[in-house]
Amino acid sequence: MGFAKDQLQVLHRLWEHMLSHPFLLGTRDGTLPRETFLRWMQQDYLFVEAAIPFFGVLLSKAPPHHRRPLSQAVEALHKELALFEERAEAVGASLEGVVPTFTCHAYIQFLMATAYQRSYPEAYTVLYAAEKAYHDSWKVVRQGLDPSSPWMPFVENWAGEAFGGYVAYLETELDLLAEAAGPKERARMSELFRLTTLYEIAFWDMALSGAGWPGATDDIWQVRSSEG
Ligand code: MP5
Repeated sequence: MGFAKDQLQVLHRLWEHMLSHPFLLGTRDGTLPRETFLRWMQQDYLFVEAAIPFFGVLLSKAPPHHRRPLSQAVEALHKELALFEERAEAVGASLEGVVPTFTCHAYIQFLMATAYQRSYPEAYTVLYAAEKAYHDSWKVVRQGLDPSSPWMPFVENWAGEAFGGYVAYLETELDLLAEAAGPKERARMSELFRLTTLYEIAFWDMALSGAGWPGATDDIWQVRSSEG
């Protein structure tokens, strides 16, 4: 078995916990309040924006044969941002002036820290785990979401065939990177896989609960300077 499948097996309880998150089931069943979904949209828009520099740092460390696929993924992220903007407009919501919650901020810092400080195979593990998490999560939503739901384009984006093909490609490449890595590096990759899964769960949880910043009320943490 390759590294990726092996990790998914080791983490299966955590992974299943993620896939049965009330945010996903509520979106699928149409019972999730609209404000809750909008909160996810606003925070994930910030996450996708931040994923672009994450890919930029990955690119600087990537072997030449990974450069084109990573560049294409950056292009896909720009399309994704446009999808968020289009959906926000369609439902009369705004993505402007949103401040990251603690969880969103922490996850973005984690992405950037791994990209800058860790080896390419380690950072690639985070990339794979995050993309695989979204593919699997949105496949859960697809099983039962009303086809006329305004959230359907998100399902099509991450649960669709094109994204599935991209995740399968990442898996093959991750397995090769892990094969070439020594046991210590593989152990670090494994730990990053676990941490990324935990961040994914935390992100759904933040969207569902509306948790902002520990110790600060919404009226305080959401205010930022107009120059920010
Ligand atoms: C992804 C995402 C998928 N948009 N948000 C989170 C919290 N995790 C994973 O990444 P991408 O780059 O949008 O495909």
